Amino acid sequence: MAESKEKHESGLLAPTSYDKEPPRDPSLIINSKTPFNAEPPVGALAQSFITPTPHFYKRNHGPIPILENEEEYRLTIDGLLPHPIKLTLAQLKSLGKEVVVASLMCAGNRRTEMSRLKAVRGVGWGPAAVGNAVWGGVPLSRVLQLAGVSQGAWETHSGGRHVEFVSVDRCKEEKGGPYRASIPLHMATCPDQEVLLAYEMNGEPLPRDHGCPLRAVVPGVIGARSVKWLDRINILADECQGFFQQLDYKMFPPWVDWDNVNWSSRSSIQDFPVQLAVCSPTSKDSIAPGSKVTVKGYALSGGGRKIERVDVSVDGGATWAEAQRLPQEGTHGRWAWTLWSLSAIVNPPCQIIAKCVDVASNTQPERVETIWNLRGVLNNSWFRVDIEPPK
Ligand code: MTE
Ligand code: MO
Repeated sequence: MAESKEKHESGLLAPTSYDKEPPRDPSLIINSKTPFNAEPPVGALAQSFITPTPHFYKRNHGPIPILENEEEYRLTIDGLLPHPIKLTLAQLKSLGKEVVVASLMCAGNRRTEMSRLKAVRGVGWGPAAVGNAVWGGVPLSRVLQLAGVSQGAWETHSGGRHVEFVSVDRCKEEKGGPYRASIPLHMATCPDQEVLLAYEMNGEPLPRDHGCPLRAVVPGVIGARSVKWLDRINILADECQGFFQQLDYKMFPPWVDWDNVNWSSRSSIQDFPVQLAVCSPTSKDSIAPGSKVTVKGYALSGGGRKIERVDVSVDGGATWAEAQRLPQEGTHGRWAWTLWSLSAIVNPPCQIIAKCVDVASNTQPERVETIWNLRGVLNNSWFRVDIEPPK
């Protein structure tokens, strides 16, 4: 097939095939090859507060766009504005760089665990569809101010004026059209929300897999709203009408299934809930009874809420101890995850359980059964690891 590489107004090309994908780290666990969806081995995650870019999960819905010439790049801002504006990358950079340490997490993180209970639709993910990076870019609030959008009055969670991010990648869910999503205008215009138009990740120019040359980074919100390869930003009277905002990334109760789902009955997910995983040991590690182990993992919550407490049990929930939360390096910590650890004597066969509480006292559900949903999103049930003794 002749590759049609339609060039968009932004200067980005959107390939129709997967033969121009960037190189990737061989240690990644591939959940889907085309589009490329992969996560690191979970053990790697708790090793560093900042997730190295090669190990950062990659979540795509189509072939990776290409920017051949950085000078050709233009971001268009349009919609409910006095007049649309276009900005080059140099103009965006001249507005002043801010750095935000923020975790991104896919709403499908830990989907595979949920699908073991009852099948769900969606790419299977282990517990590593999450990472913590240093994002460098220009605050969206500043760019919107330049475009004549003043700080938003209060708008509702899903209704009310929204700021839509539109990409160029070809997604089958959008019938070959681009990925798009929106966030409420108040979130986009509030400097404290620290929404960035990022052109750097971990001190380097944004790599192709993560949105080169420019992406939205919406801290505390599910990854789906942090649109990569930005082509345009639209100010809308209501939220984005795209597939990923209206027919996906919504939370249904366990009794709703594909035969009775009414997508318009629920809000689109923005903030993610309190979440945690044990990164080591894993169920692949056999451990002799009486061994001292260090149980390690990550914990995070949405909306800028920090983690207040992490509880760990190494005897299936009979007894609990509080894990130590590791200091968060170089950040005020609102948007970054918390790594934690606890040393304990384990007596396999046993189940390690971990759960956490955020500063608003939000807790995790004990059982995945209570939150099963047809798309397998937001599985934040207590994290359980079955440990066996050596054979
Ligand atoms: N943006 C575009 N243009 N296309 C996409 O497929 N996937 C979204 C979001 N932004 C996506 C996108 C989803 S679902 C997630 S979880 C994050 O990007 C993943 O970001 P990452 O690949 O940098 O980890
Ligand atoms: Mo996602």
